[in-house]
Amino acid sequence: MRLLGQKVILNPMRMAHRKSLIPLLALSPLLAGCAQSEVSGLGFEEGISSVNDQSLSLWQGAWITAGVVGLITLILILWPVFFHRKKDESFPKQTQYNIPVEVAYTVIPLIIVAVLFYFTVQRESKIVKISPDAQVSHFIDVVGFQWSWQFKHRSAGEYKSATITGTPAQPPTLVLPQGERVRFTLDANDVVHGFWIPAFMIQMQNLPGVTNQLEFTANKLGTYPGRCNILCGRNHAQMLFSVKVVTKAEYQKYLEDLVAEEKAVTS
Ligand SMILES: [Cu+2]
Repeated sequence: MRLLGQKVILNPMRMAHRKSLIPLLALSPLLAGCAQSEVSGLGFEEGISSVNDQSLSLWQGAWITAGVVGLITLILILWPVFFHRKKDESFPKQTQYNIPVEVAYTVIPLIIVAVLFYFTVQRESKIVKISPDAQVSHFIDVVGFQWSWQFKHRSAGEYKSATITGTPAQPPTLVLPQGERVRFTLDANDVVHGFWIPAFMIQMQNLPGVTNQLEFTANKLGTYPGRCNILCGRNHAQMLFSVKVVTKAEYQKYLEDLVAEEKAVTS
């Protein structure tokens, strides 16, 4: 074989090897940068927050259901394409009102929706449950405003410095203790915002005039991105924040450091 004037010798062994690489190459964008647990979690990792433990199997189940439905639909589309092609010039037999088929395609989706609805309600009622105060280790107020976030660590006491206020240019960091239950009180002082930490599988709206509460435990050390997920105005895209999960001791030290300077000034 000649290619651009050069003789190319085709090595069958090498070609077979290349062929075997093709499916891997096709998968590589999917696998690039994904941990094994993220692949099995279909984009989410297990054990990052108490909400992941509740939601992950629901997320996986919903995708598996969608995959099965998609596969059956694809087979039903391809079946007539391959096995019922035009055989002659005669006009095909016309049929209508196939009652069993019509009942099946009404009832089956209803069953799927009912099952998904049941499991969603079951998990959601656990996720939004508010525990007695004694079982909560820390209380943090989260206020959304145009266009950043304010986090008030109530465990630090009534100090101005215990309130972290971000700006679009300097997004704030929400520091959380690992393995301790935190109750978040969500509010907004202008328009509706959405407190969203994608990796934690949590989101709840910050509504002006309404106080929402959400509790969860951050279980894995690390830094995670947070966002506003309700379109709230011109600079909505800049309503970013970071979540930094630290050990209990580091969190305690963080709170002490926040107020130390203010205490020194006021005393
Ligand atoms: Cu917002």
